[in-house]
Amino acid sequence: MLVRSVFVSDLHLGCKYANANALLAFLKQHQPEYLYLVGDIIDGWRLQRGWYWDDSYSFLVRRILGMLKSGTIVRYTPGNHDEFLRHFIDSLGSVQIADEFIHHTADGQRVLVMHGDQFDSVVKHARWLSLVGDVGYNALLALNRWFNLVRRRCGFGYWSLSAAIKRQVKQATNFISDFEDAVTRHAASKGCDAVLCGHIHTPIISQRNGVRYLNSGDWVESCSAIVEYADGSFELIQRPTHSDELQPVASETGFFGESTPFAETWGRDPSTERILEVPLV
Ligand SMILES: [Mn+2]
Repeated sequence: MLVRSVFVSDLHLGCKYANANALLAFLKQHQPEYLYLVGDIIDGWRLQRGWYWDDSYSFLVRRILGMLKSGTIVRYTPGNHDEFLRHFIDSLGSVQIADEFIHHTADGQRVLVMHGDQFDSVVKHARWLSLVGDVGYNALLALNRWFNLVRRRCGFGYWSLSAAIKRQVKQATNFISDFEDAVTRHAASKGCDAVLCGHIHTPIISQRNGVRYLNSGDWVESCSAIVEYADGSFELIQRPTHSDELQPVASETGFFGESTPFAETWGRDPSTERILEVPLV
């Protein structure tokens, strides 16, 4: 299927729970004109601690290079796990790299594309985030895998234990709400109609502060991506790890929580970051 754009984030290649095969299958089914890699695609932290590389990771990289060769425009906004790529800001070969991009949709909307870790120091409850990529979080993923193995043996379908735990934790909910508030305010201040980010491994399409909020999720648990169709509409597509079926989850609906005040201090300073406003091609 030809689509205008595909947005993916938080693949964490280098971590052994990256579902590269699932993303590979997804990219075979959705061929975009524009491919946005929205940060934490390569897990540099993990590669430093111990190399984990599966053949499927190489096949995926080869697929993306093949897409590049056949004319797909590839844009990469590095995240906190692959921040070493910020050294290549501007471009890495023909892959365009920037902290933030402004993407123009087919129907003329301005979408701010960024990973989202810029707001870690702004958001209350950010301590919860330190779990992402950390030992506790990985133990949870391992438990989740074991748990689902048992579920499958008992004839039940896949169900994400760690996602369910996160849903239950009030602090995580507050954190997500504060994060959404911060990024949508930032996008509004840049005169954008929407913001698209990753980082918190929570895929959703919603509306906040007068700005559409799109989170492409991750390929560790959710296996989710956001697709822009030829008419400029967006869809969140989620692909369960243990099924070949693609499930549209949301399309441009829903609200998430109330807005919460936040402190005006930045870790990375979004006001000094290089934003590449992409001309409409
Ligand atoms: Mn991140």
